[in-house]
Amino acid sequence: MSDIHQVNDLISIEVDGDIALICIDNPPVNATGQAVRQGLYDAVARLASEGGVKAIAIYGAGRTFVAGADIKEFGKPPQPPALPDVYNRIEASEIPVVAIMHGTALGGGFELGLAAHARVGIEGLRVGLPEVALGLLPGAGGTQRLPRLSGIPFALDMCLSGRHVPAQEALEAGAIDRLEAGEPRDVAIRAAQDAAAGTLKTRRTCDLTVTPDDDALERTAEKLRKTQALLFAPHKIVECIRTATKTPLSEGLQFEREAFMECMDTPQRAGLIHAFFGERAVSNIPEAKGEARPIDKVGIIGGGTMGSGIATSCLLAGLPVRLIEVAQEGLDRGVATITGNIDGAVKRGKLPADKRDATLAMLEPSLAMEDLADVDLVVEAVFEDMGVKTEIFGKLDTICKPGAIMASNTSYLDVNEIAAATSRPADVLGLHFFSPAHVMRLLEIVVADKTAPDVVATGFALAKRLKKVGVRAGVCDGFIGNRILSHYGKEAAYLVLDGATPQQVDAALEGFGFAMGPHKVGDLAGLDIGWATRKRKAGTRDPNERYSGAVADRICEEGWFGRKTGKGYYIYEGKDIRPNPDVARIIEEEREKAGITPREFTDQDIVDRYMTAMISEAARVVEDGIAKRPLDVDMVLLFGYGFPRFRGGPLHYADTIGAAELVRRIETYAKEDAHYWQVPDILRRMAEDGTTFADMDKGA
Ligand code: 3H9
Repeated sequence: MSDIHQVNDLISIEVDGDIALICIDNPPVNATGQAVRQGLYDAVARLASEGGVKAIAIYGAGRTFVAGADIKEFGKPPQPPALPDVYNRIEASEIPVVAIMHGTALGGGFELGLAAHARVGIEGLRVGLPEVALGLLPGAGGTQRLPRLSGIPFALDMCLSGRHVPAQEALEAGAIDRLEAGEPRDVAIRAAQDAAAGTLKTRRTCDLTVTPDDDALERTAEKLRKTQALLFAPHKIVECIRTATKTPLSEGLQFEREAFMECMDTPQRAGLIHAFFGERAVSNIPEAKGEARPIDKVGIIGGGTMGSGIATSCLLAGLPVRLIEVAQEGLDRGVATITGNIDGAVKRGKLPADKRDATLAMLEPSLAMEDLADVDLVVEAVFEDMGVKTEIFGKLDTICKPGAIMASNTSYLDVNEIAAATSRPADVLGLHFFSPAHVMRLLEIVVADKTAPDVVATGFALAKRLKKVGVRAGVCDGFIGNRILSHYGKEAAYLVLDGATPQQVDAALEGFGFAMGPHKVGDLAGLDIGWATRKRKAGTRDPNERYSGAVADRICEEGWFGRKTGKGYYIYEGKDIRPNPDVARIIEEEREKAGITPREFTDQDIVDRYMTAMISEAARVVEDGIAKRPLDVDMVLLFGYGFPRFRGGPLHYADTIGAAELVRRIETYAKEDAHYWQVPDILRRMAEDGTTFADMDKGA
């Protein structure tokens, strides 16, 4: 080829005889920011006006085709040309345009393909319309053009699931026309030549009609009303696709545009985009970027639920594991749990069935701690007892090879004290996994005073390898997540003591977006865990603190630990869950004992108090430097505690309320309990300066 014209910094045209290539080069993912949009528009217009070209192929430079609109532009004033206008211009082109897609063609990227006159995928391609995960809908023609190409059920699935569809499936559905092997530019040359010669069929998507499928639309709408009642975008997506069946493309596009702008204006969009960038920003700290130590073999001490889950997670990531237990029975149980977990992963499609045996073969159970001599990382996952842990770390110190990293999966205990039990505290850190550890994505990387920088970097590298979201946390009781949980958990208990029922608290918070209310979570996790913690801490409890455990203690004294015993706050019989009537009696008795006259709380009161409690402690966690940035707290709550993703996290949510209002609320609540409700200094300062947690994230 010859003749390369740079349309602008990101878009170039290459012309050879009667074909032309347009290359998009906007690393890392060729997002369609303003310059890409303008460049594409100008390139197509220029080729049209110059004449002589019979076919155009558009391809992307680098590792992927276009990953969509530039998400960083969302929420800012729009800069013309709008993406739909660019794609309409491409579709209207008299010269046939072929899209050559490799890597991932997502959102606006896939929509570019849909607006072209033919779509060629390169092997390994995945296409997707993931806008729904950002609180949006495909806003550059996706909801209108995809149903025309692939029919309504496939379009509904792609737009609502946001999943990345493998090329072969897209080909079979009619969403792409051809699948080829090769480098994008080479494939582009061939495709343009074929289009010019008429051996690659080209046509305008707008000229196709949609096969109606009112049943599929109605069924989907009905299901969404039940399962995604709190979300905005999914319902709008169905409306857009419904419109596609009834109107010409231009009207459908207009409808889609308006619906897209409505989505753009919702707080859900802001929350979900905060989550998108937050998930990536947690590892965007200097400590995470340093050189990591190589990890080729992991030792895990303890074959209980946590240890087995961590072992499963490592095995699924291809890391050999040596599992240590003290007695054969415990070891057998651990191996059985891991085997069950791996079988579950096969069933859920997370592990190909033919890899099952090889994956399990990487597990070496042992009763001898000495067998940890050759591992690169040990994760201790025994029960929460400082004496036991320090003894184990003392032993590890004598067994582990130089440079091995020693980690504790403690959820509350002082990692400095654990590290001090060894002669090499620089090699010690906390790796706090969440149960079930092979499913939950959060990993708190707890950095103790003497933890070496490359040990921290290794923690982040491990999180990435295990496909987890690693968040740096400092040492304190409960680190980021459990420290905050301990605080807002008390508020749930106070609400019940003061007049709400556990079911009302759960329902109000589920209405806010939590998958489960705190009492259901307690029943699921096991009420005995909190009971043991309260007993352990009884001696050090602040006498000024109002005791929150009275009801839960009584429930535990009955031997009701939640789901595992069939009874807790609720009674569990098969799929049937109903409130435990004895709990109502216990609550009444405890209120009487404490001289409380129960009062009414609205669902809004419940949400406000619970969320204000959570935000207060979250703010203190930032203030104390336990979390480096507000976004770190947000990601911990999102990935480890079931916080509704569409609300972005507690501190993102706090910004939507504003510091001044939060201070006002805390001061009002403090009239009842000045010990529990204290205004964090950081929040007071923010209220005075009018600043936000988002400002802090930006400044960090
Ligand atoms: C849309 O298209 C709307 C339209 O329908 C209508 C418009 C009118 N924009 O994830 P990675 C950054 S909505 C800006 O680590 P990977 C990302 O932050 C969009 N930046 O790599 C990161 O930056 P940094 C629909 C973006 O290989 C870097 O690129 N599209 C965008 O693991 C690398 O990303 C989506 O929702 C973007 N669109 O995964 C796709 N995408 O290095 C979102 C990425 O500074 N993207 N960045 O941290 C993805 O799913 C993944 O990034 C992808 C690559 C699979 C592409």
